[in-house]
Amino acid sequence: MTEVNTTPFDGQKPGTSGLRKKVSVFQKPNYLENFVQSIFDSVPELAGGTLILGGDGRFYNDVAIQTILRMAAANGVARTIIGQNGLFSTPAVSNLIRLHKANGGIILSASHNPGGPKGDFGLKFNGENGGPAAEAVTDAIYERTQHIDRYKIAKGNDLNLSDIGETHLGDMTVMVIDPVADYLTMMEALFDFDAIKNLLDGKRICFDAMHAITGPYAKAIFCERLGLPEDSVINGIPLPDFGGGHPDPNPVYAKELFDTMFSDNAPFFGAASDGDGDRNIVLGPNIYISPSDSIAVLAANATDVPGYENGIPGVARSMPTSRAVDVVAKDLGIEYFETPTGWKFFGNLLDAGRIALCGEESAGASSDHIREKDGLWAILMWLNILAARHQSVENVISDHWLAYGRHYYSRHDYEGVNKEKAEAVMSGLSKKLESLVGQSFKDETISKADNFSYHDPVDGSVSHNQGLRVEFESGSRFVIRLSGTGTVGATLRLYLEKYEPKAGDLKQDVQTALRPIAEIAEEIAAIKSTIDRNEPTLVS
Ligand code: VG1
Ligand code: CO
Repeated sequence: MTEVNTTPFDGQKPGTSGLRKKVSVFQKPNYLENFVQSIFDSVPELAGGTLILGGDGRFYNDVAIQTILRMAAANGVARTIIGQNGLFSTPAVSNLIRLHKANGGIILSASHNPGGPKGDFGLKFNGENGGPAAEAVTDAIYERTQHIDRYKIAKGNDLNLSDIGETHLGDMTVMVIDPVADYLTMMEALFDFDAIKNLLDGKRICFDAMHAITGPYAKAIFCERLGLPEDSVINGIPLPDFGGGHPDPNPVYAKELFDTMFSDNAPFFGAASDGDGDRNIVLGPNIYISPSDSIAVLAANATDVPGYENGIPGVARSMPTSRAVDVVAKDLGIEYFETPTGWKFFGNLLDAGRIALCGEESAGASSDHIREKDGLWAILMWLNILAARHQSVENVISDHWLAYGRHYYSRHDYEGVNKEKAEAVMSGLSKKLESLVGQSFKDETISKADNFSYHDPVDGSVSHNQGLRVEFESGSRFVIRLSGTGTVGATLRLYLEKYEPKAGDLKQDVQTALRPIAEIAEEIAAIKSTIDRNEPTLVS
């Protein structure tokens, strides 16, 4: 065990979901070490405690994991539980923290960001409830990174992580476990696998693992447990660079899946997850379910699924997520909450039992079974609901809109934008907000315009500056915020939403339905002219 002198790095502030930087930044001498030591210094319970450790297998996972193991040993961690070959999905880590009553978990991932030597790397710290560390903890970690002057590390050879079993590093016990087994057990407890098996008998599905972490999980569930053919899982082998792809399950990056689902001979069901397995998308033949709608469907039909047959106490969504799930909650007579972007804000509500289901427009949904979003869980929820209702994806969503109306929804991302210009858009709109209320644009009149602050109803903490929202009397709205996960320049996100009551036209083209709102947003916020762009980089 040795102590190594070091000096602080600027900018080790965790964003929406952990610290994310280019691989080349993480490769700088002491960069990773400084951040990891700051975690150990800020979370003293880890000394003498249990740590869960694993990552999505992206480039540098194997190197970083050995460093973290040696640092855990030197910082007095009693036991580290690590996935075979250093692999765990994000939801699997959340489950294992809870299962083993661990003091925390470290997940090596930059989620949906590209990997490889020129790609991104990241590190997330989750606390003892299994969820992303609360802001107070990430603030403390950041504060520590600014003053750090030494780190502790054990010397020695790399540990062999390919064999399941127990070994030691100094006084620390290292348990290498199968990354999939406990996750599968948890899914078995929540879902009616026999009903899903009956549903899929003679039908085809296509799950796109995008060469990321869910390959082994999906094969265990769909091929081994449900007996579906091998080709039900595509891109199922995790690769350090995700096969050169971008493991973000949206219409642009999951093109292979979308092409399959929008072909003449489309399978009955399609789905995908992201780099670290916490996101999901669901498709039927020639139909793609908007993630915001998906959350609403899961909430409306939760009692069809064994794990939720007694009903759910409440739901929550991140602020930019469409309000489709609010409509369901009102109908069910349960509580509903609006939180800032990022899963850490759901933790208190879940721990307090106020909600049992939550989600984000960015393809994240989950329940109180863990404290992270969970891609395969959401996909199994859908399959279980389809099985219970004896319906197709298209029938379920059509029925949903007929019952609750439809929230047309889209996100327009402007990536790699000059930071000052992106900030100019935000400050320009911020200054205008108050004067906007009561003004009319086209057919819309603004009823509310503010900078979202969240008051946590459980611990009373307040989080300011969580996005600018402009709402219209019609129920439509737009939201603008800056991403906290990008690594190049700034990413500006424009979220558009238009509510169509159930008696209205429920089958419009999404971008056409939203065009007036997009035009008003541009008129008010002047995004394109301020950042010198003609079009968004990505529309989802
Ligand atoms: C994005 C999404 C947000 C999500 C976060 C982490 O954050 O918008 O909803 O929680 O990514 O997801 P941002 O700040 O870039 O908008 V993951 O799958 O990257 O852990
Ligand atoms: Co993710």
